[in-house]
Amino acid sequence: METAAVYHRPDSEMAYLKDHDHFQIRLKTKHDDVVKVDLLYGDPYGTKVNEKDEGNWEHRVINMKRTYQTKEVDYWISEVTLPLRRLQYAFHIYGRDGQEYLYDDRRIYRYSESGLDKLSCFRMPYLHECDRIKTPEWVRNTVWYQIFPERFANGDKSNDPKETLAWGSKKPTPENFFGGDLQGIIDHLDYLKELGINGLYLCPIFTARSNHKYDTIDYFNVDPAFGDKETLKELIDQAHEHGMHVMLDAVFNHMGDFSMQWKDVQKYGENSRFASWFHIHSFPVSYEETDNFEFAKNLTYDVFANTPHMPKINTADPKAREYLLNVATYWIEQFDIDAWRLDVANEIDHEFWKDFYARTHALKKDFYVLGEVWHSAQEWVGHKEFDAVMNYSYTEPIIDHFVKKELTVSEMTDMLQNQLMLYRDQTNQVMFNALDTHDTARILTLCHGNKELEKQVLAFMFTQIGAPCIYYGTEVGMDGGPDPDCRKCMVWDEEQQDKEMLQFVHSLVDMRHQYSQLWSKGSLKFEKTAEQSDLIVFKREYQNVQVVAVFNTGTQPQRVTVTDNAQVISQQNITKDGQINPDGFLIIRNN
Ligand code: ARE
Ligand code: CA
Repeated sequence: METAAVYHRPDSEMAYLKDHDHFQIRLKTKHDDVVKVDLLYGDPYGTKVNEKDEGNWEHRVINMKRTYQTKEVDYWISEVTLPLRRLQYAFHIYGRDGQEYLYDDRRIYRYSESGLDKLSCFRMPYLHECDRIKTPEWVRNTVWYQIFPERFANGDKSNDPKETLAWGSKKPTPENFFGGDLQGIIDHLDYLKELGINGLYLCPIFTARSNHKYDTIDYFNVDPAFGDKETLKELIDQAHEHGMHVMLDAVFNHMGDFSMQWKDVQKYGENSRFASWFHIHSFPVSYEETDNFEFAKNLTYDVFANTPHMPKINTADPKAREYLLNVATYWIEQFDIDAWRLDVANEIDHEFWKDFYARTHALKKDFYVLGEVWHSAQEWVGHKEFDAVMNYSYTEPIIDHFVKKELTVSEMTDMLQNQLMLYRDQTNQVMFNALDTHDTARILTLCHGNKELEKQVLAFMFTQIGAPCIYYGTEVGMDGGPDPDCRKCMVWDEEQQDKEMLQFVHSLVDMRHQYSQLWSKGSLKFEKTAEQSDLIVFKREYQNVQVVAVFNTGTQPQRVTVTDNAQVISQQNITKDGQINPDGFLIIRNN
């Protein structure tokens, strides 16, 4: 047995309080190297749980379940209840080679060496409920809709910027405007309610020069092209009345170069009271404006990516930090927002986010903090900084298999299982799953216009752990290449809308709501299928409901047998005699 491949880390996503009473323990071993794992656990002080407790006070034995298997590793999981809220534990591992090992806090060694006498158990000294990672329950039942406000709907022409173009009349560019605003969103809340949406994610709405508003000028005001505070208040109140939560976009990694803070730094240099708010290398701050601004030279300060328009904020500066934290709490206290999406969240310091998380949750216990992180994010979600992240690390492998055909079925399912094992269950359950956003090409374009494929991959995402998000316009068949082409004006002309797609997305959202506990909290088991079959089969199970899903991502029809008491929840490209054609899927309820 490959003892070097055996891995456990206490007080992490591998040993944690899942809810008030259930403690989950995970062990990682080399694939197929281990045939059985017993978890040995007990009270560190040998206290009997109660007089009737005839159990062995040093440890009880529970057989761990091999829950996930990938080409390289197996994940063993068990859950225990701990009346005394403390725990010592170790693993008794049975190798395929017939060898038995004990794995404890100090070493892994042959069971035959000294049996249980020399155990130095892993310890969880005391499980404080206040330490437990908690995530907002409402997010588990949310289907999100992401809106790029400049392009969703123009509800008020009086606030249109002067160079506003006729709606949908031109291709979007980084510079042009079409007049979208908050009133336009208010006007379509019924439409979104009808679609089944119960979570709105708005890209930035505060005063800024650009059409995307990620170059903030004033964090305490709604951009005049989008409306005013009264309109925002009405939007949020009406959204709440429509059963929707509202998430705004916090851009704290940088601010716009037309902000008064940056203007002051340009004017007064190191004497500016804002000089320490930014990462400035030398004064005077300057950038040589090229004719198109794209390639600024001799930058004397840090910027976001390659644009000098967005000087990076020094969030470790006490005044800058206090200012931004006041922004965060202001929009909760005054406008009752329910969540913040955090722009470029991974490039801001952890101390800032710990403070941010504490202050927002002090105002709303079930506030949702979503970090924009395109890679693994254990540090942030495991330490009360974010509740979850935009789950690109989970959805990109889905696209890489279903759409780009760059991953095999097992390569994709391996990546998905590995992702799930990076986080606690309660974190996975509130991840933000989107196949496309304002930063990526639209899923229909990635599918090269193949709507059957688009519907198949959407259906797959809607059956996963994590809250799904529809990027505006997907439901009416919109396409679009990478930014800025993915930000076209929403299609409201019913003649231009794909009604069949609208019906399909509506049915997906309904399916998600109908079984929301199963999709978000249910177990997930990928069945082994023949590698070349390109058939994905998995089970979701929650309490006594079991759903089986089959997706054919190959080029040949596949036959599946369905038990006769199965109830079809959703299907596509299924023939009468039970064949699943390419781009087809079948989602059934077994009991
Ligand atoms: C646009 C063009 C750029 C061009 C720039 C010129 O896309 O190619 O150079 O204009 O001004 C906002 C606007 C963008 C704008 C950008 C810069 O929405 O239209 O760019 O400002 O002006 C990385 C970051 C991630 C970031 C993306 C864009 O990690 O945080 O890049 N996403 C957020 C927002 C954006 C926003 C900003 C940040 C800036 O969601 O909308 O851009 O506030 C890989 C990497 C990721 C990388 C990702 C996308 O997956 O792992 O780290 O994300 O690709 O590039
Ligand atoms: Ca307008």
